[in-house]
Amino acid sequence: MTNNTAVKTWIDEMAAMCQPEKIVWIDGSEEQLEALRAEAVSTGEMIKLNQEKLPGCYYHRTAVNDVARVEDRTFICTPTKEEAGPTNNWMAPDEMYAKLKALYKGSMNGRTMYVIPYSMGPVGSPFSKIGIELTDSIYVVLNMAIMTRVGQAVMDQLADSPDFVKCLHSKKDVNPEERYIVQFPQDSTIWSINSGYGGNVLLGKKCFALRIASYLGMKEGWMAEHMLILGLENPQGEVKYICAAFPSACGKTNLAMLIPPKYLRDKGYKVWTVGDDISWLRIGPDGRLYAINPEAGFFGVAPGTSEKTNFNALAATKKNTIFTNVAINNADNTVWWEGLDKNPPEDATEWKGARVNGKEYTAEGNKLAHPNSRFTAPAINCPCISKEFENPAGVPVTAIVFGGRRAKVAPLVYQARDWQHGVFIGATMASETTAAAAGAVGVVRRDPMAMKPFAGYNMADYFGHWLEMGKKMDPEKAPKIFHVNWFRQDENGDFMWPGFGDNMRVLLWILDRCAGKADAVESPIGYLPKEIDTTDLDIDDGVMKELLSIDNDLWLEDVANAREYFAQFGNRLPKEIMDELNKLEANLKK
Ligand code: SAT
Ligand code: MN
Repeated sequence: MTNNTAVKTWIDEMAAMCQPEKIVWIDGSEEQLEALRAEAVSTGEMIKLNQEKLPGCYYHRTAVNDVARVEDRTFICTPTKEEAGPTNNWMAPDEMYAKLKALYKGSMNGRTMYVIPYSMGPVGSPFSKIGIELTDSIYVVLNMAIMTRVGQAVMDQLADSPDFVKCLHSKKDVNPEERYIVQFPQDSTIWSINSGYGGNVLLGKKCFALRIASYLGMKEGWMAEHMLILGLENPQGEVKYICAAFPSACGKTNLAMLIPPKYLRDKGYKVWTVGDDISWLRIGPDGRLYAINPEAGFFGVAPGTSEKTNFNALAATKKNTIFTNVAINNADNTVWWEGLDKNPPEDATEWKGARVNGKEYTAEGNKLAHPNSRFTAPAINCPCISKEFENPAGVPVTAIVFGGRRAKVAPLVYQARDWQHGVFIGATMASETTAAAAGAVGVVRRDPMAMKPFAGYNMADYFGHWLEMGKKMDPEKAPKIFHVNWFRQDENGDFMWPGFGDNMRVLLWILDRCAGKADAVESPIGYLPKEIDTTDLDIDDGVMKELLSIDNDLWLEDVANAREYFAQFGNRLPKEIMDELNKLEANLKK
């Protein structure tokens, strides 16, 4: 497939270490992928689902100890610890290479090493970057073929260039004690071992498109962000694009595929999806910020996805989709998960593989699907996929939205005064943890720009890079920055805002602000809406008022917490961030 000597030398070296029985190049052809599906079914690695109801769909179950990203086993191996910063695990590259080489030695004995050339972004776009993943897992090959553009076209694009990200994955024996997800940013290298789960092994996703890419972006003057991209079309047919950053499993896929409330649909408003997880952003020749989605598919959380909550995502999973760790409905060999409907299948196989009476099992409080079970669906399946999805020049960004899962403190929406203030708002983002990463769920933690697990270098320098990017843009043309919180709770712990499609009401206020059309009130934290359109919405005026208000005491506690958080960066933290924090505190005390 190639005469590229850099590629060949590297593969020889990795093969000498992992000792696979054979090496197979993935050319991207449907015949090859189909043969791999058949092989995976024959070995039990995948289960073929009902081909009438779910054509081209398969099921995979991971090891029980391997169901989420493992942040405590994820490392950024920069030459010095300072370059990785206090929010990343670090080990000296030499030491880590030595440790991992011992683990990889013979790890592919008796197995096939698949070579997956892939492009993040449309092949040949000026935004795009190429990676090659070596893996001993067919499941990884088939997921990568959905999530990225793979095959010969990518090798042709690479030609004889050595400029590709070197990704090595071995499932080995899935031993959690020896599981490592390691980035070497200076070497454009990713080594992953002893996992078979999603973000740990689909190395184009978080490892490359965020960790390595954020480092490349800092060096090369662009940005890799944990952001969805959506286009909002008004009744005049104009489309404005919004990028929004939320931590994993906080509703990015739902927001990206939102269906507007009926009265807005009737007026002609529509939402188009460009991406649901990752944005690569560059300043265009006109001085505006442009975004592409480097991925080609959606690796979405299944539980909670229903016709009602996300019609478009569900529709996207009806063909050529791989389901991981959901439940199987044995009556017709289809899939089920909590929140799909209120009707758990009687004859079910739960995610760990036990055959159970699903009704009784769930009535006893058990879950049939793992809370972080996933679907891997081709983006082109999505009924609301944007016609700009493949545009190599990207889409111009009008607004950037940061958001977290906060029961208290953060109001429904507010706007930053300017770019610098917006960067501060992103940097102070906090959210309650979810099942997307191993560890306790529901604990509030600081997650700047939703990038805490994904920044490939010192987060203080990352804030500095955001500030630098702002200086390169004409303030008139730079996206306006906002913060939202769909998850505020009342004293009974009930969500105050309906969320889902009704989030459109907030997006419209945001775009009206960008167009200079909506009113706002100045507050200590930024601009709050005078009003959000609640036409046809059954919500109390009192609740609305509460959602758009701030509690100075709670905010002062948050300021103190942020000050503690920022202290870990020492004098590497840009002065502008501290200036904004001090300004916020002074405003709140006024
Ligand atoms: O497992 S992934 O990292 O791909 C998904 C997520 O956590 O957002
Ligand atoms: Mn994500």
